[in-house]
Amino acid sequence: MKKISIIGMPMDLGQLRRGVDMGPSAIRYAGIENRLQQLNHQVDDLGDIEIGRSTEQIDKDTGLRNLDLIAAKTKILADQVDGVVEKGAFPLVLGGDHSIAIGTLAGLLQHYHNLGVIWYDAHGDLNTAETSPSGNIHGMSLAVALGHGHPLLLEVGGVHRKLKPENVVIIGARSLDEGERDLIKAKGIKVFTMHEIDRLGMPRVMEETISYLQDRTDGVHLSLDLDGLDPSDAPGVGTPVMGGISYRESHLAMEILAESQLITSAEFVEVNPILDERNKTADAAVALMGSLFGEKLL
Ligand code: 6HN
Ligand code: MN
Ligand code: MN
Ligand code: MN
Repeated sequence: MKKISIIGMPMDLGQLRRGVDMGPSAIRYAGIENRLQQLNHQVDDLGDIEIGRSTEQIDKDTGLRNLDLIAAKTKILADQVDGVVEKGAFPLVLGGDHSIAIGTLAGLLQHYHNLGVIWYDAHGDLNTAETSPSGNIHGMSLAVALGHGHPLLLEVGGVHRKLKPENVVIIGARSLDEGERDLIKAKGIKVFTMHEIDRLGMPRVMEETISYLQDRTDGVHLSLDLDGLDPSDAPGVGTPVMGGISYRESHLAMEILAESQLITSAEFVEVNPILDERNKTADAAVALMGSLFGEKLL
């Protein structure tokens, strides 16, 4: 039995496709609370963080979209995540676009000295204002956690402890910008691209991920971007990329993680019900959360 605290983060400011702010509702509608209760977990839904409406603002110096608001709102999330960890519960954050991870990770980094992160995503989210092709902050959140990015984003949560590059594993990458590839090489970040997943198979990718992280970390966060999955299985995302991880492989990955008991926090991001087909992507997210929290077929 785990104590799980659900936090909704309905923020769509990190990219251009409106609708991802409805992700938390879609995931709740797909039955997340009940699914976790069936597994005998104690679930506390803390509701949504208030984001509000505003017109897009582009930072004059850097071209970053909605910089001030994203910094302000992710700070609120960081504090909430901090509070959940403080009381000994498992934070489960529902996005929102992937810029929310700036807040989640800032909150977690207050507690863990050697936080590990599994970044399950088609993308690296390792851009900075200098390397970004879009100015969209959802493509920068992992870089920020590592200590690269705009000072306003680096200050979120007020911590000066950053993620260590050797504690990060990216799984599912198939769309990396040039600056992201440079950062991966410079920092020696471990990446299982689609090439490695195809070659090694998901069981070996997950086993290698687990043995790589378990000795060096004191907690492991799963940041799962639904666009890590193939668009045929998860069409409701703002930046789909062909040739992704299948629904079945993703289930297996979650089941192997559940067995390992390694994961201490998680977030599921980029579910956009406007772009979805009959809530398929939210349903997939909930099914994967079921497996992550111990659901078995027999
Ligand atoms: N995501 N690399 C592209 C960019 O604009 O920086 C896409 C980022 C996608 C981010 O999916 O969380
Ligand atoms: Mn604290
Ligand atoms: Mn992402
Ligand atoms: Mn992505």
